[in-house]
Amino acid sequence: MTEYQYILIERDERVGIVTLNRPKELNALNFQLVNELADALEEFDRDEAIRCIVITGSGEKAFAAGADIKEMSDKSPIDMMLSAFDGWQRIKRVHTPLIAAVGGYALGGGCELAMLCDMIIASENARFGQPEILIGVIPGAGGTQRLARTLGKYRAMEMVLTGAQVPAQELADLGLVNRIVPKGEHLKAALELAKKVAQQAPVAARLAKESVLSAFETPLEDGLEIERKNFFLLFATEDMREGMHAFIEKRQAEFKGR
Ligand code: CO8
Repeated sequence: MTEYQYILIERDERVGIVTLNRPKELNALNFQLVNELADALEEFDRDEAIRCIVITGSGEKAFAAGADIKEMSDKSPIDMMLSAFDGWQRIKRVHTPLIAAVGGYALGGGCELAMLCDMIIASENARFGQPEILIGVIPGAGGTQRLARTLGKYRAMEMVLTGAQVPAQELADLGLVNRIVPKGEHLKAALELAKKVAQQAPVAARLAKESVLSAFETPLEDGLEIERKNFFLLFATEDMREGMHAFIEKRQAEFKGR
């Protein structure tokens, strides 16, 4: 395993865990951290033993308080384009299902990172927000788009135009957070969910993720076509035969990822 400076890597059965590890800076996402995160996620993505990945923050206060403002404050557009965006694009391309385990602040790039994940589990003290407007910019890693597509125009506008922090419970009611758990239990709950996902046939999980995500990126007809083709493709897998035979024989399926 590669050595990293700003993240920690663990495995729990078939689940990979990445912890953003700059607790004194509230896990602010400097360029190196984002690139390390992308490297680690790609490494897990290539590892057939890993079937779901949880991303969390170290310390009690934050998942991540956003991009590192101190690092960004004197950057040019070209600096930002060259050093900041590649990592985010690589994270978006990860095929393995991703779960964000959020305790405390998920602000700016932290909120965007949580939304880049496929599911979000949050502690009751978690707060989400896009405060970029308060420092003279706007979200740059998907915040305006993913909030608008999940919450609708009006709540997204309010968050992006005021920079307000929104309690996790409110966002759970609006569909942005899967589950709220007692303070400090977010990682445990995310791991429970991740282990359920990790039990599924891996190729089916990968194509399920791709199909759901296509709902955000394509018109309905194209999304339906992607789903249908992925459905047909799964009939080429051994795991599909195993899953259906196991059902008929009333036994637990043993999926191999083939
Ligand atoms: N960047 C750098 N340092 C930070 C950040 C940050 N985003 N957030 C907190 N820190 C540091 C503080 O400077 C402080 O350091 P020090 O002890 O050296 O002064 C330490 O972390 C602790 O923070 P606070 O003392 O401020 O803690 P509080 O509990 O008083 O406040 C808050 C917590 C409310 C989270 C507060 O720290 C805050 O408002 N942070 C900034 C939040 C923010 O504006 N985030 C958005 C940043 S912009 C962004 O994310 C754009 C994303 C674009 C992504 C695409 C890039 C290509």
